[in-house]
Amino acid sequence: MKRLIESKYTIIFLAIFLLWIKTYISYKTAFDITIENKLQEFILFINPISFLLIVFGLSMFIKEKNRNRFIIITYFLVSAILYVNVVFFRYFNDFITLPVLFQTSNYGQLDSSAIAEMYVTDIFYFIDFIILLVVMYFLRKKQSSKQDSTNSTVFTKLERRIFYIITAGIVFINLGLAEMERPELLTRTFERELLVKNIGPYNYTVYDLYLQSKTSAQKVFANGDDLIEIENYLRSNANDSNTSDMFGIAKGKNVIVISLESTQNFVINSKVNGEEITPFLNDFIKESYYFDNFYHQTGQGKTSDSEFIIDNSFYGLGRGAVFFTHSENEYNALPEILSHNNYYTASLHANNKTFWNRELMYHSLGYDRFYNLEDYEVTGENSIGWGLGDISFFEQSIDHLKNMPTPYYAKFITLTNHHPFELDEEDRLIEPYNSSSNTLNNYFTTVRYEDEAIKLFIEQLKEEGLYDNSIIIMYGDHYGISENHNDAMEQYLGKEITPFEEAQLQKVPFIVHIPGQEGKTISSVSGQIDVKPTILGLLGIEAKDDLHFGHDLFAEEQPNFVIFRDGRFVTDKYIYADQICYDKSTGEATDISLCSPFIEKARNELNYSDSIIYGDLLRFYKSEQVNGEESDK
Ligand code: GP9
Ligand code: MN
Repeated sequence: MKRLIESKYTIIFLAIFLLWIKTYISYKTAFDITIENKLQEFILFINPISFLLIVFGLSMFIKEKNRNRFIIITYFLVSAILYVNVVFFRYFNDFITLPVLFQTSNYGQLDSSAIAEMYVTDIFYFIDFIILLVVMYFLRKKQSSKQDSTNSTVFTKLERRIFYIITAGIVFINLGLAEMERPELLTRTFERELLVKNIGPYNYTVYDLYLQSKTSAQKVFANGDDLIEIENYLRSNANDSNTSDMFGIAKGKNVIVISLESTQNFVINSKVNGEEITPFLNDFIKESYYFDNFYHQTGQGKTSDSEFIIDNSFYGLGRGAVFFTHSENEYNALPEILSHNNYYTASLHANNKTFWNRELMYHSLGYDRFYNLEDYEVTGENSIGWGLGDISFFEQSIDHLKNMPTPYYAKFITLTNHHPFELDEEDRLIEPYNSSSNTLNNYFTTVRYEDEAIKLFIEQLKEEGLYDNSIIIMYGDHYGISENHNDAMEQYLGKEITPFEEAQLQKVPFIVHIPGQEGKTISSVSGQIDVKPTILGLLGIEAKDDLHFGHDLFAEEQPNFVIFRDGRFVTDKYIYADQICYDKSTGEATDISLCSPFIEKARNELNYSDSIIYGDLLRFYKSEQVNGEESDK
């Protein structure tokens, strides 16, 4: 026994064992991973080992002098990967990807959100590290007191070979089982939970590294032909704005777009502690076109993804934020099209211009002006949470609006209803909810504040005579309450949140307000991808050459199909979530074959959109158009 403890394998195996157990405990406590059967549980249990064996096995090639140093550094790095994912998951309910790590200009602002997700008890994530160091110290003392220590700590070729043969066996068993459980696992790169569930967080990180290099190379090898199939698909997929009664109804009017931070649809027409959460919006939608089956489609790029989807009618990326990764691409975005139609285009958001890389990306999207932090007076007094409170933001924006050339397309991005949903006592208009989740409790109060800010803004627009000649469009940018707060949400909603319900919680409000028009609730299934063609339709702009995935929501034909960035989707009859096909009328799982055609279509669309972005394919399309126009002359 003593010999076993003092063997040269001890530290290697102790490191592997501790990290393995820590990872498994994290699966069970920090990551919300759904397990449906015993095999999945088994895969989950074994999946950290293969990576740990491979990397710690490398220490067998290292001379004893440096071996422990290597093990310590590796142990620390692997633990750091795990811990970063734990904190990231608490906030985003997702695993981190490399492009997200490179978003350095976002870091400053994210502090308050990140710190809110770090707990004192997290010290447990590093206790094993101390155990390892202590054991290492005592073993070393023992070994150095022994005479024959030099020889007994060297690994022979044979020993290393056996170690890696066993490791290879474990890798194949893991991958084989994963493939059995989830065919085509590695091709569905955006289903991160599935990836981690099957290959573990460390192999996943290596895989992410591979994806990173692959996608970076995609632009180099792209050519114009890559677009032909996509173009054909998009042309046959589009609906025709001309078939809408609403086509051109707002021709030449100003377009005021408001991005409602983290605003989900469940707050509309709902109460907390007996009080309305959005009293103003509840009235406003009665005089507006209100889409009550409208979904956000964002991924890791959050607000920036919503902006991207709305301006381009393309999907965001499965990994990272396209605002960061592809800000140099060629686009044919809404601001650019509107500029060609005599509009002045601006985005207004009282945050640092580098956040989400907006400054650069806005240039590529064709915005004439970005009113950012520098254009606002932000003081300790008027700041809430992440920055300028929405009420002051709108107040100060009115002056900017008054000075804009008309017609304009002006996008306002609100901020106060942002995680961690902080609000000073004096700004509170309703009391927080009472549940186990402070996030959810406070969320209602900041939504209520946002509602007030919009009310005041609309009043000001009226006072300043800016209202009548404008249309006002509002959308929720993405969810505010992640699955991590499902217990509290279940308490609030009074029902169990199944994957079926969870998908429907991704509904966000979409409101089209045209002064003078009566209100109407429209229930076709739709999403952010549809906003661009819808706005173009209302303005009567026939952008025939524009490639887009969405549909004009006022046109006659509606596909009633919305695809989430993670591959889930909703149709008028079905919801596909967690690899289960749900019948919407019953909420029960139904035959998967009913969802199959849509699964295929969803995957195709996401791939097409990714190809356009990764290959920067619009650069070929645009030059084709320019050449075409010239030859027509
Ligand atoms: C930051 C704001 C919030 O400028 O848009 O971004 P989010 O964290 O919601 O993506
Ligand atoms: Mn946001």
